[in-house]
Amino acid sequence: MSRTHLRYETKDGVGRITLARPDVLNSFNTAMARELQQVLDLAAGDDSVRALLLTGEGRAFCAGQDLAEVVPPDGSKGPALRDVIDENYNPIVRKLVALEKPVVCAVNGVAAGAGANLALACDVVLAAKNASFLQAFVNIGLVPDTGGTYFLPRLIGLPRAKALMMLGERISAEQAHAFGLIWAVYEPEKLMPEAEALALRLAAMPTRALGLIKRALSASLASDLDAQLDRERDLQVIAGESHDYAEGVKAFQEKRKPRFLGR
Ligand code: T3D
Repeated sequence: MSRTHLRYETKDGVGRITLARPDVLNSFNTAMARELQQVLDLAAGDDSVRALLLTGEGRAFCAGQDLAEVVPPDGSKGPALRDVIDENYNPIVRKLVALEKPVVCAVNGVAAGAGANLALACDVVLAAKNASFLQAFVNIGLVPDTGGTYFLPRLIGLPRAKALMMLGERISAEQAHAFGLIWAVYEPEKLMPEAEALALRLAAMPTRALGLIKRALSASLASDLDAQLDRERDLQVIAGESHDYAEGVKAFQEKRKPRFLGR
């Protein structure tokens, strides 16, 4: 399958996605959004892929919507906002959340608008020290989308989410880390080696359990305690039937490292 706006490579259990429109800070046009949807589908259906690693080429992670596509400088009519959200961004967020495999996001530079919220929809977010996060929407008179109004207040609380979204101020990776928005910050040259090591580590873990943890936590954001206790029981039953559970316990009892197969 030919892709022109992103790269997708699989090796050693990890699917590596690199957004590749560096001249426009990897901002999303419709083609890149569709390509991202396609590779998320590929990864979901490929048992050899047990973790994903998402990053951007060049100095940015992603600057959100390509504004030249929605408001073409030549005055022609761009796609309707409703369609862009329904057909480009919302499917990406739904696919990321539904994917029962861990997704590591390596934010290598600025993450703005839909690019910031794309990162928040991933599972473990790492950032370079020179990266930044910007809820850019209000700066051009728009409302945050790509799941931002769902994830951000749940991640960092309403007061910070409101201020970030209403003020449209850029925050540093270190500030994002201090807010609890992301997992870790690294010197720029360390980001990709650390992200790669983390993705490889996750790819060797019990994939079924990781997927079920992801399912439980996603549901937890919108559940009450009783529903969540029942869900934990049901998911534990599924995990308990996996090869990796039997292997994990056996390895513990035999005092050796487990060899998880991801099923
Ligand atoms: O359909 C819909 O619109 C609904 C969906 C909305 C989802 C959204 O994401 S809305 C939010 C869209 N994104 C933005 O508003 C961010 C716009 N970009 C910026 O604010 C800044 O570029 C950054 C803060 C991200 C980075 O600033 P800086 O100073 O590091 O870079 P720059 O010089 O502004 O940008 C470099 C180039 O990338 C520049 O092109 P040039 O002058 O070198 O030819 C710039 O125009 C281009 N670029 C940056 N962001 C976008 C972009 N081109 C198109 N769309 C962009 N979003």
